[in-house]
Amino acid sequence: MFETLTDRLNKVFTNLRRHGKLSPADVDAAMRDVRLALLEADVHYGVVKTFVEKVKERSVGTEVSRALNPAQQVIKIVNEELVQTLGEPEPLKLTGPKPRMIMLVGLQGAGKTTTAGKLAKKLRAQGERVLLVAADPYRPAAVQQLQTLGKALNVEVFTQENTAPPDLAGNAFIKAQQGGYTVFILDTAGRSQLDDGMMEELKGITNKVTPNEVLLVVDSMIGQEAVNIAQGFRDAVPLTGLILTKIDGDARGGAAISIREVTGLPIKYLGVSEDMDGLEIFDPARLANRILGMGDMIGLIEKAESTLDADKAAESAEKMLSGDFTLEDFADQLKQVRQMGPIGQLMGMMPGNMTGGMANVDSNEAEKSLKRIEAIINSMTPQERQKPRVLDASRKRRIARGSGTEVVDVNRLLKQHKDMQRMMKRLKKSGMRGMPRMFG
Ligand SMILES: Nc1nc2c(ncn2[C@@H]2O[C@H](COP(=O)(O)OP(=O)(O)OP(=O)(O)O)[C@@H](O)[C@H]2O)c(=O)[nH]1
Ligand SMILES: [Mg+2]
Repeated sequence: MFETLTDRLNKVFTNLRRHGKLSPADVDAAMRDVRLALLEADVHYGVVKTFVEKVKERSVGTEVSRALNPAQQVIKIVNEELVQTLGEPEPLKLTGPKPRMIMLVGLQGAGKTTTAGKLAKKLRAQGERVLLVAADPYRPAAVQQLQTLGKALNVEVFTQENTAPPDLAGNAFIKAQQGGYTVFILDTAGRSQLDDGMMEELKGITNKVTPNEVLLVVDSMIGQEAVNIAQGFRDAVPLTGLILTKIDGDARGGAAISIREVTGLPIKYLGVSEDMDGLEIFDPARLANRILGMGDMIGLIEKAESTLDADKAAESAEKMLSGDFTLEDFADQLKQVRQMGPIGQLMGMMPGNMTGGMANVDSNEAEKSLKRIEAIINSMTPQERQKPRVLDASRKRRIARGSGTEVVDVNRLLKQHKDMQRMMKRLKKSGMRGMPRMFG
């Protein structure tokens, strides 16, 4: 699927220059394919429309980066917007007095009961005392299913025959409170269709007890219907989040983006297997990849971009070597380094053979010393920066005062610079072919 989208986009862009800005016409052409890809992933058409508008707005006039071709550039924007639309994962909000309540709602077969078991297992591993509640007294088989899960997990299951679910929920609360449980999970009844009776029942429960979380469990195969379902449930109960199940199946997960866009609710977990361990914290980047069916495309794009950074580094290395590497150059280099982000992050980006000795560097200290060096160089006159030889004791004292440092700091910097200069000279002599590799 990714191949089709990329291939399509590549065709659209064959006539576009590799460098330059994306024009409205280019983008329009590309958006037809983006729209198709999203519809094929079962994203709701209304949601696709808004989404494509957003991507279009961002794409027109975008500079095509040196590292990417236009098709990749558009895919990158689509992916970024998708990740943003999918939103950050949010942990369960289990705060306030105990016992806390998690209520699972959703259509029949969505995976509520299975998810209740998975959640119970997860929460117990986090040290919670969990009670499972079968709030589906009409179907003995449903109660039995939860009881079987409870037995396997060694988690107690509460249920009451011939009790209306709101009352049952109230009684479950009392049971949890008296039993010293910290959390109880209410597994409610599903219906094959959204019907008023079902919604009234859910409303009745939330009128009786106040859940900390009301999670809508959705089968990721649901496709276009996702929007109606989410709206139906949202109108009845105060939903707090989403769980998307059966993401391990064939579905591309387009439902996720539809529901998320329509409800604005955070996606909390993904169901990834029938197994009780098959509940994962939602990862927007991974799901975006899946929805677009792009496999490792994004990884490739990121790699291409980091290669571009290596190009830039090589360029500035060349520049550095072409001159005398004055203190001015030194300051420039430092500024560039600092602009690239905290030095700690930068070290993480260094190739393996360079990180060995650096892994233990305290990035705060390194950051501070960079700032100090910058301040010292800034306190020098242009002439001093060009010819550090002129720096006598009184000038050094002045510079130290001006930069809030000591004369020893100034001396240390001058020595570092001299060492650097010497290294540059040596590099220049040996030819700088090895240089780009050192940076990339
Ligand atoms: N592969 C896979 N199967 C799942 C997942 N979640 C649930 N299932 C399966 O989906 C089917 C229905 O799951 P249930 O948990 O019984 O669904 P439910 O929402 O409780 O259904 P009702 O109680 O009838 O409304 C079962 O066969 C589960 O094993 C998942 O994440 N992956
Ligand atoms: Mg069930």
